[in-house]
Amino acid sequence: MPLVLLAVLLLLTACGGGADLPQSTLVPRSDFSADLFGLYKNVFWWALGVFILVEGLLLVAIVRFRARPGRAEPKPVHGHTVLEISWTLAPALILVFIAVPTMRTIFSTAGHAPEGALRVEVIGHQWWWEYRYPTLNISAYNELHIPVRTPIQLDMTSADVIHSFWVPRLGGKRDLIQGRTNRIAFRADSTGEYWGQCAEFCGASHANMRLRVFVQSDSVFQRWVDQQRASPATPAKGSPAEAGQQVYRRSPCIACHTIAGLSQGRVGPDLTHVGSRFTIAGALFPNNAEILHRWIMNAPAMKPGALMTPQSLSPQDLDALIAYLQSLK
Ligand code: HEC
Ligand SMILES: [Cu+2]
Repeated sequence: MPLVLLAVLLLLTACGGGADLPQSTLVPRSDFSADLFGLYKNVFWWALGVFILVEGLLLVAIVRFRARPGRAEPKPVHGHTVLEISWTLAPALILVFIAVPTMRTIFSTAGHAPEGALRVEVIGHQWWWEYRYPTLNISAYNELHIPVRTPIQLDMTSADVIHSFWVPRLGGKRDLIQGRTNRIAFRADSTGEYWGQCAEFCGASHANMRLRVFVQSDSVFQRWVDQQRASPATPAKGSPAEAGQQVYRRSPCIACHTIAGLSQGRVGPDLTHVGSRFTIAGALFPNNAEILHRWIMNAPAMKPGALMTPQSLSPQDLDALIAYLQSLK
């Protein structure tokens, strides 16, 4: 049985690859997460050394000094000055060897980005993420897009309760607190899609407050920025999307959502470019017609506590509305 357990353990730890462990801190892809991983390995080797030494001595003591018939009482070591000084000093030294790199890592990951970093304001909401790019004049929701090998500075706060931003492969977690700004700075070193989630209990759908980070080459990132900056195409006359736009205009959606030029709601994510997202609702569901159907009819049934009220629309209106949302690239 222990052998089977060991085999399973080895198997589990062997597949430290990428896509199958999207939230592993052991596959770092930024300077921030590499610093953390380096410290982790450092402490791990010290702990392993201590473990082998202590358990080794324990085994020696058990075997060599066990009680045998006719054996004299062992001599106590109490008052052995050299022994006592050395087993006080050795752990103190080990703690220094752990403390110095720990302090260094705390300072190097404190969130100070170099001059010229791309600044993104991150705002946590129950239960979705808002990202504003003040220098680019765009914003994004749940899915953060950043250019690869560029220093990034995240200035983070909350619109309501405390949340915590955590994308394990890109760095450590940090709290988002209303009325305060906490910072994370990092440079992602490879393109790809990274998963994260809220790491501070924030209510009914805390576990459903996921996020994605798309680390992109400069040209792909620039194309995305241009797309987010442009206003989506006006639906063609007589198209389902145009009918859907009319449905949107006269539905309660406008009280909670923004679509540039149509409505200015701030309760839920901005929908101006909702059709360009891969996921919705805290990166929880793929963004497709079937999901949008169910979501609009009854969001809290899909995501407990979701602050979007169930909507009642005729099937025709709903189909048109979804065609419109999907056209908002
Ligand atoms: C009472 C306010 C409210 C109303 C009314 C409302 N919504 Fe929402 N909506 C929200 C909130 C809040 C969220 C975010 C929920 C979450 O992810 O936890 C949301 C999320 C969404 C999303 C997902 C967006 C994303 O990128 O994650 C879509 C799409 C959406 N709403 C469409 C609509 C449509 C269409 C209507 C009208 C038929 C509507 N909503 C009416 C509050 C509202
Ligand atoms: Cu949260």
